Amino acid sequence: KKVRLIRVPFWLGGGKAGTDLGPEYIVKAGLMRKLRAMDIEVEDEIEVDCPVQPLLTGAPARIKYLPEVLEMSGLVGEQVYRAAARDSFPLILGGDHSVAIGSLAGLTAHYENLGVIWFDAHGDLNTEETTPSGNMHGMALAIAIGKSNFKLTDIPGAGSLIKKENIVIIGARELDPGERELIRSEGIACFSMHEIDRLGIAAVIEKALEIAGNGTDGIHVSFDLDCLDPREAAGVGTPVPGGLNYREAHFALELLSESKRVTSMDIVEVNPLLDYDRRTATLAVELATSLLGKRIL
Ligand code: DIR
Ligand code: MN
Ligand code: MN
Ligand code: MN
Repeated sequence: KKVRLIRVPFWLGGGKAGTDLGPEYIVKAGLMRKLRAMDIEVEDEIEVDCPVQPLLTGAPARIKYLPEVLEMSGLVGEQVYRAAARDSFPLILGGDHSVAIGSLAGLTAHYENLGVIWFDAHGDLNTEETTPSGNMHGMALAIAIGKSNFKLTDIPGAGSLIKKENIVIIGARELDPGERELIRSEGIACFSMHEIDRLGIAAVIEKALEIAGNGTDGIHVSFDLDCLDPREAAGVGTPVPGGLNYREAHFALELLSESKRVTSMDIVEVNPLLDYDRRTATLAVELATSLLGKRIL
């Protein structure tokens, strides 16, 4: 198996500095060594040259750093497309979750119908109208399915929008009113912590694969570390209590690996500046290896 590592040191979509250090810390936590030990060939390692915080001129925009997110997404999309086109597994290291907009732009250029499994404490389904923060990481999925004014297809090189029928949110426990409304009105599959408690993570993953795999030629896993409980992953910008525990997260990714359907992955929202017990980047490495086929026996 070949992997193309794409580092995206970007924080402007999350509104909190620190996630730009995510890729560096994840690599420092031993990602390359662990992948090589699994006989995975890391074809190459690319760092996207991300736009930085612009000087403030005039009143701040309500939607923060839209031009920068647009530029970053185009650059990320180019690299992700290149990897997918040569049948290398794109592993994208964020960065805040707006990085996924770039991943999806690149992936939709290669895959005709892409399924998306979105691990997150949040819905990331806000629009320009409903966002309480103006941070674009909270809008990434709405952008992907075309429910916001700014759409995935506005990114140069992107393919088509993601079909709402092929997306699944797993681990949600903090939804804004507009997100809850959109989930209801669009019938978006959302397995909140309540459903995970009720059904168990194995059944949830089985259903997620049916939804994201139905008529699709690829499945992207977008993994926001804040889907985990803050006791496991403290180093994230917007921690919410009551998340996935260590084994649930690993088991979920092991099951996805066993399905052999997953074709790409983002690991986002690792913020080393907030990671007081210094475990989050290490956890991110371990979770990536589970998705890429690491087995206990
Ligand atoms: C919140 C936070 N719903 C927002 N979203 C986050 O700003 O739209 N998503 N942190 O991962
Ligand atoms: Mn291909
Ligand atoms: Mn997110
Ligand atoms: Mn989140």
